[in-house]
Amino acid sequence: VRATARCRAAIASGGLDVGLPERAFWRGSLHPVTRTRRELERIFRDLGYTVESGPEVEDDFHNFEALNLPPDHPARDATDTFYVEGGLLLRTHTSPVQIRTMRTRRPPIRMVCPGRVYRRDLDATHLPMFHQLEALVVDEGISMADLKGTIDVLWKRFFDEDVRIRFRPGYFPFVEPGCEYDVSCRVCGGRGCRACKGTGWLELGGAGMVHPAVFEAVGIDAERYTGFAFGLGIDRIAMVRHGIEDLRMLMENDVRFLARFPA
Ligand code: YSA
Repeated sequence: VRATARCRAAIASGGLDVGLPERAFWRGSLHPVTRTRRELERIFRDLGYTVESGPEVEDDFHNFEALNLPPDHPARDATDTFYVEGGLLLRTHTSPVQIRTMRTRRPPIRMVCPGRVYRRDLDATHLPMFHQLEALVVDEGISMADLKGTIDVLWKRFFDEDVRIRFRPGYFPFVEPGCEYDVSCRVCGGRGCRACKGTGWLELGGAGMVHPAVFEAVGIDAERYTGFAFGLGIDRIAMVRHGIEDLRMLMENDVRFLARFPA
């Protein structure tokens, strides 16, 4: 009552505007996967890479054949890949964009392609629709040292200077030699915890030197040019960055979960 009397007095003297109380204001924010993708793109743009895209409905040639996957490779099974009408499929990785880029542009090439990909997977660390980013560099004199240096710079800029990177031999039909790479666990700093299953390392993706058979499929002279490529899972990186326990939560669009990631 006393406050109301004070307000009346203030209005009478022209010193107070009175209106309805404000409505609660909800500020939206970018989805953690979008934010992670944009951050990665910015790092690559700063390094002089172009950002490319390709179709999500692909053909066998771009998704498998030109990438040196033999006709009987298990990734082609209908239990792994979503097929659509007309012999087409939902791309299972962003690697077909390598092929599209190399068929339409001549070296030097330095590009990344982020985008949605699809696989018949579903559990806490696997989604049926997820996001990958692929990097490809083709020029004269590109070596494994360039690949290692680029991956090192990428993760130091994305996480911090203290992050340690580890390379392990790995097999992908479209690269030779091929490898997988890990970063020291962001949760425990490499001492070993639940997130890294006690190993101190988190696997981030695959990489390698472009296989001569791939150069042949796209008409690039493998005697003159060499190149490296690597791929990573953007949802898994967002998971590591934001401490998300279950990838499926990223796709449920539950506002209570998304509100954990304000802008
Ligand atoms: C390898 C070598 C290269 O020279 C270039 C690219 C690559 C990557 C290759 N094309 C590929 O797809 N490898 S992968 O099957 O291991 O997937 C790469 C990353 O995608 C994984 O490290 C993981 O982070 C993520 N991933 C795979 N399946 C997933 C998934 N993320 C969410 N849900 C799934 N179902």
